[in-house]
Amino acid sequence: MVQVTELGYMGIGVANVDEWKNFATQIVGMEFVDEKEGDRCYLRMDYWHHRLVVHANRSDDLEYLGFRVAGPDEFQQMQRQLSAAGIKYRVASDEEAEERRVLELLKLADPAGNPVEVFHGPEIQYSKPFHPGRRMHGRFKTGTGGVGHCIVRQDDVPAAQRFYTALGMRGSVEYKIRMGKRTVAPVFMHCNDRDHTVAFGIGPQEKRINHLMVEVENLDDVGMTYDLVRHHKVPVTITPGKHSNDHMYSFYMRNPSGWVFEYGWGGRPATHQSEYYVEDIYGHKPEAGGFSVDVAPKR
Ligand code: MBD
Ligand code: FE
Repeated sequence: MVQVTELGYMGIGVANVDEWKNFATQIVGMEFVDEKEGDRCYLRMDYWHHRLVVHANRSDDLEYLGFRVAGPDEFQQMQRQLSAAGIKYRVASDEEAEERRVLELLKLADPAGNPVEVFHGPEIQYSKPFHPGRRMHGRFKTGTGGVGHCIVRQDDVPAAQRFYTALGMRGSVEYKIRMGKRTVAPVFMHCNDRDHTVAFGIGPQEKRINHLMVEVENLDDVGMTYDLVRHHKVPVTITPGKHSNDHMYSFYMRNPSGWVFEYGWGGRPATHQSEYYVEDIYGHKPEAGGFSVDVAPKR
C-alpha cells in the first residue's frame, strides 16, 4: 500500500490579508511572500516555496490540504489505490500543478467535502533560507513531519477514517472525553513520525478547520510567542498544557479568520500502536472559546 508522507501544504482563504500578514509574521513568526499574483500570497516555514497559500477570497476557512507522496511511481500507485477504494479524483492540469509549485497533482475531496490534493515534487528553494517574520530562538520543526497537524470537520467519522486510511494513513480513537451526557471520541491519523497529521470527530464545527498546529524546535519560542500573544491581546482559546497523545507542550490562539492556531514544542514520535486517554497530562484549560467542542449538536 502506498502512503502519503506528510501534510506538505495547506491553502486557506482569508478576508483580511493585511491582518493575516501581521498575525503570521509578527505573532507566529512565519515568512510572508507576495509574488504579485493579485489573489494570493504565501507563508514560508522552511526551505519550501511555501507551506501555506493565503487566498484573498473572504472564506476565512480551509481551502485545501496538500498531501505529499514520495515520487512519480507512488503518484501512479496512489491513483490505482484511490480507484480501488471507490474514491473519485481528478488528475490536475500542468497549469494547476504549477500553480501549487509541484510536479504532479491530484484533486479530490474527503467525505465531508474538504478539498484534498495529493502531489509529488514540491519546489524547494535551497537558495532562499527561511527568514522568520520576527525574532525566533530556533526554527519551525517541519522536516519529515510536514507542516504540522490539523483538526477538520467530519460528520461521518468512520467514513473519514476509511478515506484517510485509503491515503495510507493509520489511526484510531485516541481520547474519550466526557462532556456531560456526551462522550467526544476524536480520531487521530498519522502518516509519518508526527503523532497525528489529521484528526477529526470533535463534534459539529462551523468551519472546515478547527485548528492547525505548528511545532517549533525550541521551547523558548513557545514562551516568547505566548508573551507576544498576551501583549497584543490575541485571544488564547486553550491555555498552555501538554497533550497525552503526542506529549506536545502547546497553547491555542485565535487567528484573524476566527479559527485557531496551536503553537507547540516537544512532540513525541507516533507510537504506531493504538492507545486512548481520558484527559491531558496537565494544563490546556479552555479560555476564549475553548476547544469549540462544547456546542450542542446541530441535528
Ligand atoms: C492535539 O493536538 C489536539 O489538538 C487535541 C484537541 C488533543 C490532542 C492532541
Ligand atoms: Fe492539535
